[in-house]
This record gives sequence, structure tokens and C-alpha cells, in this order.
Amino acid sequence: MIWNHTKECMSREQMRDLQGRRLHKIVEYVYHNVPFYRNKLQQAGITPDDIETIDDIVRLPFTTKQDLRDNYPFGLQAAPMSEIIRIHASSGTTGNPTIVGYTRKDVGVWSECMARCLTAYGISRDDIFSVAYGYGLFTGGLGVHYGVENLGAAVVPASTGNTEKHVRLLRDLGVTGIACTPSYALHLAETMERMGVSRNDIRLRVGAFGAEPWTENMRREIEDKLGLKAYNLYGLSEIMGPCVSYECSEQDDSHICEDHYFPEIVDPETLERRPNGDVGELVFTTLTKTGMPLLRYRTRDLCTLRDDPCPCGRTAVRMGRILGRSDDMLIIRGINVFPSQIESVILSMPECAPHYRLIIDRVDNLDRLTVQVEVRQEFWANGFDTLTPITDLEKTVAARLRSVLSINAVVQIKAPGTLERFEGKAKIIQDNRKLD
Ligand code: DLL
Repeated sequence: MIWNHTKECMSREQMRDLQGRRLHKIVEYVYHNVPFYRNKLQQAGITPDDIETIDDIVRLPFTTKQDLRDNYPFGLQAAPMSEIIRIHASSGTTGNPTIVGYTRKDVGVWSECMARCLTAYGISRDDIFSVAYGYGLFTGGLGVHYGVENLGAAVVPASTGNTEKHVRLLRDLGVTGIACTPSYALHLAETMERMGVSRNDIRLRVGAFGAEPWTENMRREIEDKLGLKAYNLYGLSEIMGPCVSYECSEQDDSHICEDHYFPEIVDPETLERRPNGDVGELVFTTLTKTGMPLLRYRTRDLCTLRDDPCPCGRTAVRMGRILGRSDDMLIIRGINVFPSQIESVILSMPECAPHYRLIIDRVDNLDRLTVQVEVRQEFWANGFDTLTPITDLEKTVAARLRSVLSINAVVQIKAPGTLERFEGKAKIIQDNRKLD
């Protein structure tokens, strides 16, 4: 089934034509409503009238996460606050989070894209669909929720946590679809096993998994343990949230909602546009967003694009799985974390030396972050060699990390001089998760 045949199956020429017209309009809109963009466009010597076709996009300046930070909180917002009906915030920035305001029109487009995606997964009005992404500032929960409602299926706003209760709900309500991170899906499967609930006791048949990298092996494992078909769901808050792209029944890369988000692949070093098939950094321009439209936003996600026809009938460009990042962002339990954020927490504590390691493992299918940090000599000498103060300090650092980054970390305080020093590039991060 296809939710919006006109938009999802239009010819490539029609799509290019539509994108060109929308690009012109959005450039005109930001030129008149966002001083940041007016300045950038003026500096580049571009007026909205210079943008005639979608190919003219290469003339436009890029936007980065740093631009969003520098203009915190609402500097890149184009619509007046009276038009904004929802605000989300992205994790993963040092200091200020990234704030994204949505107009009613934006929330409508978002729900439309989510309905396209859920329909492609085979969800209909007859389904009961559980949303186990976090509800709150994170876009996962509410983003998928509105899509399920738009489609007309019954949504169960389960959110994250309380996994045993969730398993009982899945079983008792006969839930047929679920959205969560792929690692949470595996955690759910394990909880079911512990509770003695088998895949035959539940009726799940479709899963919408994303917000973090995952692999074909994980797909097979989730499908086997939960007895469902597992689909990839990609998105990012700056552009909208879940469902910038989605897999169809072919499960051969993800269709981008290209009439709303125009994709490009660029070389992360030279920023030159790369042809389809090349691995590079994914860049999006929002073609219809009115709250906070972005021109050529650098996602830092590395992947490929292709525009060959898909047997499902959809004509939109497809993106491959995310192969990595062109920055050092880590995704731990679905939360975006920059090592620099952890460093700034450590450096803010007088007892801690600036020597630390970040070790990421996957235990029982959930990510575990261990932060090893050396204590400063003067504090060590002051009695940190006895067990209790070390435990106290570990607890304090863990609490600080939790409150600043919303992540739970195992903190291990180390004696001064015990962590290896590096002569070349420091290997501070040890990511033991197997993602291939
Ligand atoms: O993770 C939005 C989302 C919610 C997507 C629910 C899918 C499902 P952010 O918190 O802003 O937004 O994180 C965005 O997460 O740039 C990717 O690095 C990563 N990511 C998201 N989906 C996938 C995926 C949401 N399917 C960042 N595969 C992105 C790999 C993903 N990485």
C-alpha cells in the first residue's frame, strides 16, 4: 500500500520541478525572515531570484550544528512565536541543546511523512501500534505518535522504561506494531524471555527501528526473537525528527521524503557534491518547513544515495544505511553524546585530572558507557586511596553526567598516572559494540 501515491510515485522530472519551485520559495522565505540566512546569502552574493532550479542548490551556503548553537535558542527560527505550536530539543551539544520549533504546518508534514512510512511497513487503521521511543524533548515519541494517529491506527504511548509492563501490554492488547530503538527491541526480547513470554504469545508483526545505527545481523536477531518484520526508520531533529526516510517492503535502502527534504552527498573535507553511489556526508535542505527551515544542513551522517527505480513503485531517492559519522558523536542508548561534553563534566570537577577513557560496550543488548577518570594527585594524597571517598567521587561524577547528558555511566576513578598516555592521536574512546 502507498499512502500518498501522487507524491511518493511522481516521475523524476516532476519531482525535480517541484523541488526547484519549493527551493526558490524557501530561499525567499528565509531571506526575508531569518537575518542569519539573509547575511549568509548576501555574503555569497545570492538573491532568491538566482535560485531557479533544484540544481542551483549548490550555490547555497551550508548550515552546521555550530550555527544552531551560536544562534541558541531561536535565532534560526523563521516563523513568529505565535505560529510555533511545538518545541523539541536535540541532545548532543556541548552547552546549549539544539532547539527546534514547529508550526502547525510542520507538524502536519511530519505526520504525513510518518503515515507514508507506516503504510510502507504494512500498518493500517486495523493495527494497534506501540510507541516505545521516549516521549519528551526527543522527537522519537511524539513524532511517531502523531503519524500513527494520522494514519488512523490505535496508538499505545508506552514510551521507554518499565519494560515488563510493556511486555504485558503487548501481550494483553494484541499489539501488532512497535517503534523503538533497535537495541531496546532486543532488550524487550530478553525481558520477554525472562518473563516466560514467547514470541507466539504476542502478535507483533511490524517494527519501526531507528534513532541509532544498527546492522543486518541485528535485524535478523530482532525479527527472530520478536517474530516481526523489522524496518529501518531514519531522521534527525534538526530536519524534523523520525521519518526523513523509511524502508519499503523491499527493504533495500530507505526512501527519502524528497518532496520535503532535499538530500545531497558531499565530501566532508572539500564540501563538494558527490555523485550517487559515493559514500559521503548527507546534507539536507528542508523544502517546506516553516518553523525552522534549514539550507544544506550538514548531518555528519555518512552514507550513499541512489535514484534507480524501486520495484515497490516509489520513485524517491533512496539512502543507504548510516555507515558512520564525520564527527565524533556517539549514540549511546539512542542519546547523542559528544566526548567533549563528557570531558567538560570531568574538567568541571576539581578532584578529576584531565585524563579519562570512554569505553562503550553492549551488555544484554543495551549500551553501557564506562568512564574511567584519574583523580588529581593532591586529592589522592588527601585520602582518596581509601575506598569510601573514591566511591563517593564515582557517584558524584555519575550524577553530574546524568544531569548534564541524561546518560547513566559506570564511573571508575583511577589512581594518578595509571591511564596510558599517548604520543600520537589519543585513543580516548574504545567502542566495543559490534556494528557489522
Ligand atoms: O534520532 C530522530 C529519530 C527518532 C529517528 C526515532 C528515528 C527514530 P536525533 O536525536 O536528532 O533524532 O538524532 C539524529 O541519530 O543524525 C543519526 O546519526 C542517528 N540516526 C537516526 N536514525 C538512524 C538510523 C532522532 N535509522 C541522529 N540509523 C542522526 C542510523 C540513525 N542512525
